[in-house]
Amino acid sequence: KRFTKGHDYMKYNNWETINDWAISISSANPDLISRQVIGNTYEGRPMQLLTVGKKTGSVKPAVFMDCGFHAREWITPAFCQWFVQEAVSTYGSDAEMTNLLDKMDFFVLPVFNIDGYEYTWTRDRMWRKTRSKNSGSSCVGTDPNRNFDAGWCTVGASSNPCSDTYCGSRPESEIESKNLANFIRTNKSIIKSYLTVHSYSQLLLFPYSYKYGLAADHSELLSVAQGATSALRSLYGTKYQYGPGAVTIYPAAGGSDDWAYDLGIKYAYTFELRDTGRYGFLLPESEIKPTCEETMLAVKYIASYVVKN
Ligand code: ING
Ligand code: ZN
Repeated sequence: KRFTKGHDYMKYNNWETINDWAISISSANPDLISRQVIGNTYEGRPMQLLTVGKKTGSVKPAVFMDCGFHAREWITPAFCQWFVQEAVSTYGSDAEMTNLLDKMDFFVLPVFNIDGYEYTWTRDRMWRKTRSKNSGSSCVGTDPNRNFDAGWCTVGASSNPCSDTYCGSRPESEIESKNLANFIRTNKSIIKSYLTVHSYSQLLLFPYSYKYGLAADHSELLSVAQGATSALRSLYGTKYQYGPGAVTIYPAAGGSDDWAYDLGIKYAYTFELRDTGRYGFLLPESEIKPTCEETMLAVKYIASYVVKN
C-alpha cells in the first residue's frame, strides 16, 4: 500500500501536504509511530519529528535521520516520507525491518529547513539556505549545513550573508539548527547513529569535513560505508563513492554530521542521493521510486549494523 489517505509517495509534495501526511500517518499507526514538534522554524512552521519503532515500553537505541536540510534538494524529503511508509508497511513481513523496529527507534525529521523548502515551491526553485533575516544586510538566509559547532566557519564556508554557504552569525544562530541540536543533545545517550540526507552526487560521506584529519573510528566508518553502498548498488547498479567529507568532496566546516560525531554519535553519515548532475536538484519524479528503493537498502544496512554492535 503506497498511499496513506491518498498520499502520493511518487510525487514531490509541498510542506502543507507533508505536514498533513505526518499527522495522519502517525495517528493511523499508533503502535509504530509517534509524533512530536521539536520547535518551530523562523517563520513559525512546526518541525514535525516522527518516532518510528515498535512500542515496547522500554528504552531502545535509536537512529536519527533528517531530510530537507537544503531547500532545493527535493528528493530528500521524498525519501524520508518513503522511509516511514516503507517501515510501517513492511513491519511484520520483511524480517530485517521487523527486527529493526522491534529493537530500535528511528527519529525521522522529514523536512528540516521548512521555510526554505516552501520558498522553493513558491518563489525560487534553486534556494538552498534558511529564510532568516541578517542584520546589516539585505541578503536572506544562512546555510544550515555550515551553522553547527564543528570548526565553525573556518573552511568551505562564508561570512558573507549573501553567500549560499553563509555560516550564520554564530553556531546554531538558526532556530532550526538549535531545535535539532537541542533534541539530539537531550537524547544523545540513545542516539547511536545520525544520518542526514542531501542531494545530489551519489556519495556517502562521514567525518571529517571540517578538517583533513581522520576520525578515530575511520576504519569502521569506512567499512560500514562500503557495505551500505554495495547494498544500495545491488538493486539498480547505482554507484556511490564514499569516504571522509573533506577528501571525498571538499573541506567544509559547520556540518551537522561532524558536530554529531564530535558529540559522541559514532555512526554519523551524510548521504548525497541521485543523480551525478544530469538533472541535479531537478531530479524527475520518475526517479523518486528507484532512488528511494535503493536508498532504503543502505539505511537498513547501517541500522542493522548499529543494532548488532
Ligand atoms: N553537500 C554538503 C554541503 O553542505 C557536506 C556536503 C557534507 C558538507 C557534510 C559538510 C559536511 O555542502 C550538499 N549537497 O549540500
Ligand atoms: Zn545539501
